[in-house]
Amino acid sequence: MNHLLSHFQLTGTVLSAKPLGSGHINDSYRVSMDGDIDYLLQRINHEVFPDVAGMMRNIDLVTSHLRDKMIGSGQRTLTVIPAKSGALFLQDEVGNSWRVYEFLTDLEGFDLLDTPEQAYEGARAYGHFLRFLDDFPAEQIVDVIPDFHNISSRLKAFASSVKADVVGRGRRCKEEIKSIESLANRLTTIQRSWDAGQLPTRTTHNDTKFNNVLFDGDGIGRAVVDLDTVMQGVVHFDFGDGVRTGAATAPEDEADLHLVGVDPAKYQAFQEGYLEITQDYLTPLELELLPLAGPLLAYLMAVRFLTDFLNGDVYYKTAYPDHNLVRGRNQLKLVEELLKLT
Ligand code: GN1
Ligand code: MG
Repeated sequence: MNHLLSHFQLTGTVLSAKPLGSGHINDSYRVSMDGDIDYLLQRINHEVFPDVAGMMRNIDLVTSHLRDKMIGSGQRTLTVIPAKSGALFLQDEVGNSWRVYEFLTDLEGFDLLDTPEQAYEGARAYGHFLRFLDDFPAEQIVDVIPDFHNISSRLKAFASSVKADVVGRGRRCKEEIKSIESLANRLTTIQRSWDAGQLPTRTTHNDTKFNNVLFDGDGIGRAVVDLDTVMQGVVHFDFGDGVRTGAATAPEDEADLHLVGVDPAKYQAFQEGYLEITQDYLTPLELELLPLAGPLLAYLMAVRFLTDFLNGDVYYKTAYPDHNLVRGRNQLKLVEELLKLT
């Protein structure tokens, strides 16, 4: 790892590199230095992100734009540390891609929240992200994962996996397959409205899991991280993933479904914080469809986890054989609970 790090423009001497975080896709390490600045080293999963160059260019463009817009706001963004060659990432001998960010040492993230105030503060940071990118030329962004949040395409992929049943797991999720089919009409509303040109295309984050917003010691949301999936989208993708995770009463892989629910106070607080920053930018239809955003994102996750279960766990990192099934069931329960708020 030291050899790899020696190719990046780091300041100081490397003391250690320790694995970090709970991501399902990339591998992250905190690189501690003898000076003030630490770094975040990441190995990019290039099966999930085949166009690493395009992705890093997206991140470079977006963070440059954000940095300008953020002046005076107290918000912060990621800083890419280029290689000595000037490249935004490096490829090692076995074909893995690596990148380095400055480590945001004084900030921290949370998987589950203790209080509605955290939901409110985190939502404001996500709100700023959307607002600051309002005048960003979205067409400059490459689609790193085409149709990433397109529920209609996800449902097609799911149907093919049900049909192919390559590892014979279909019989283990018959109920779940039925639930997914019965919810399809209602939960494709947002995508259909976007397809029909009724919703504005925005530059969205597309992975606004609550742990992707970092807080300072006073509990203020200061930075939105994990910019890999920044792409064109609709506001519902970001609002939806925020409430899916920020208002949930249990982690997305909790197996005891009695524990899986929504905390209405956290949901309300997230909505209040998000709208405080973004309301003036949103159209009446965007606002009208906002209640369906949480259910849509939980549903998308259920469809994706169950597709991966049926495909034999080829996409997400799993810790045990039924992990994706557990996640899928959990998210379906969450869809039900979120729909009760609509
Ligand atoms: C993945 O790796 P992580 O945790 O940042 C996934 C998201 C899902 C999330 C579910 C590129 O994100 O879409 O919402 O898992 N990212 C990708 O926990 O597929
Ligand atoms: Mg991510």
